[in-house]
Amino acid sequence: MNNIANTTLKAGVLRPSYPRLNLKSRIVHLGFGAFHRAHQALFTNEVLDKSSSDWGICEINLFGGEELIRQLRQQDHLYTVSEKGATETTVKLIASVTESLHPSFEGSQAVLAKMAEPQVAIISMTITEKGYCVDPTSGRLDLNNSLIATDLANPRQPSSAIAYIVEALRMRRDLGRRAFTVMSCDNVQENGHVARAAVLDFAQAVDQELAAWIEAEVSFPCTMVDRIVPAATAETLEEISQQLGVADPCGIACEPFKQWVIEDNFVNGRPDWDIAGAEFVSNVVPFEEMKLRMLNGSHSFLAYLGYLGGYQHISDTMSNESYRQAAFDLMIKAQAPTLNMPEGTDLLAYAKQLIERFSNPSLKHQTWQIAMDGSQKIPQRFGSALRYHLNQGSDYKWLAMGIAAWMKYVGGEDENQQPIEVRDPMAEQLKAIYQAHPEQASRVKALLGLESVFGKELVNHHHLIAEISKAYQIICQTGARAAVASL
Ligand code: NAI
Ligand code: CS2
Repeated sequence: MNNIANTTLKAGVLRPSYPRLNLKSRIVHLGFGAFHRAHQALFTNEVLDKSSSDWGICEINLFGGEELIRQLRQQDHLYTVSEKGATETTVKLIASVTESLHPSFEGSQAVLAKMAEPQVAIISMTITEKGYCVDPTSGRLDLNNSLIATDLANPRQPSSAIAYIVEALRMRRDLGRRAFTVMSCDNVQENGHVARAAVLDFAQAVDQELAAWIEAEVSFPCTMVDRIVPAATAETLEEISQQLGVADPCGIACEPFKQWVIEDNFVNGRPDWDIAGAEFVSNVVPFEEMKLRMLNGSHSFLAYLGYLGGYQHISDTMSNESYRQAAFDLMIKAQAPTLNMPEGTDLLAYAKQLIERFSNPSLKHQTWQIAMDGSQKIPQRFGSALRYHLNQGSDYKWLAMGIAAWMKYVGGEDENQQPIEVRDPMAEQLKAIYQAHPEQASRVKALLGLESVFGKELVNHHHLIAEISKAYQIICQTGARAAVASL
């Protein structure tokens, strides 16, 4: 069957110019999802194109994604990224992926053996917030997490990403091989520190000497990653097929913008991603906070209020002036004042650029997709800013409205009494709270009492309870669109 590996692609598709034969799987990536394809693999592809590098990537999906891996293999691990601006589209063929593994196909021991291979220098990850199995407020490994509990009982047969990393490191140590760098590329505040805490907590629980070795030998750089990459749809795949002249089931569409700020802390070498526009810095944390609070915070705000208000995509919410203004105010009035940025950072320009990015009509980014896993996202997107304003006594009504909209959303019913498919690792718990608290005031308080989302103290803050209850009531009584307009 024709595919991108054996067909002449249409003119205009940007093809790599480097010989793939030279590539070695020096990076093993966990999480071959939408984002990685359009971000780290594409940056690596550009480095290969512009230098004589040999950094290739072995892709691994630990959970789901079997079909994607199967399709990727059928086309010699090549795939396309379609960068869609408001008016122009650039299509790129990506060739930086050298091989792939899936525990469902090859078994967990083959995955571990790959991670332990001597040339592997970096394990990178896009495994979603929940993949770290940490308590989001403490940032420590959640030993009660069912995956972690299973892995602690049998650490040599891992299932979680964290246990895979610890076991692969044990194998490397026992084989006398150098450690690798563990590089998180997830939207997690201080993602490197969280990855480190999770890995060390797990190692401590199974083997203290191993934990000490990991502490000494492994680095966990923090990274700020940014590019809006919606999940692929039949429509985007059809468009890509038209652009190529042949179908690419692994193709992915995204916005033209991309940003990657990386803490330069690698124990075993790294590609020169700066050739492709990444920035290596000594402290990424301010950039992570900026992005998580201003971009992701307003994304979540728009996702909950947008979904409830009947908007399917982020770009649709931007056609409503009050949503646009509220998102901008949330960035500038509620989030920007909480940041401590290096001199010269222009947060106003950043906010304006974000509104423009959100408005991109070519990008069909579903509000429902962003609304997913809210219990894991809210702490870093709203939590720190909320605490800042409560301490300062300043206005945080946009944050209260965003949290109230999340509370309404997780109730599982929209404004037309239609069911919402709430995807969240805490979905059952959230449903149980709803059922146990039919009355609004006690419901808001019970949800605020979720320690893993809001920490211990917020549930006792009277002003906060009053603000969120008021916002919740406005949403329920007037609907999301009027609630946003009331801001
Ligand atoms: P996706 O749904 O396409 O892929 C999710 C990936 O995570 C899959 O490869 C899956 O195998 C893996 N995964 C899921 N649960 C896991 C678990 N418990 N343990 C290990 N692996 C697990 O999602 P996408 O778009 O690739 O996003 C993944 C993450 O990348 C996000 O959660 C976010 O942290 C980060 N990100 C995404 C951006 C985007 O616009 N899509 C942009 C910036 C960051
Ligand atoms: C989004 C992010 O799904 C979400 O929660 O807010 O994936 C967002 O698209 C990226 O962080 C942009 O870099």
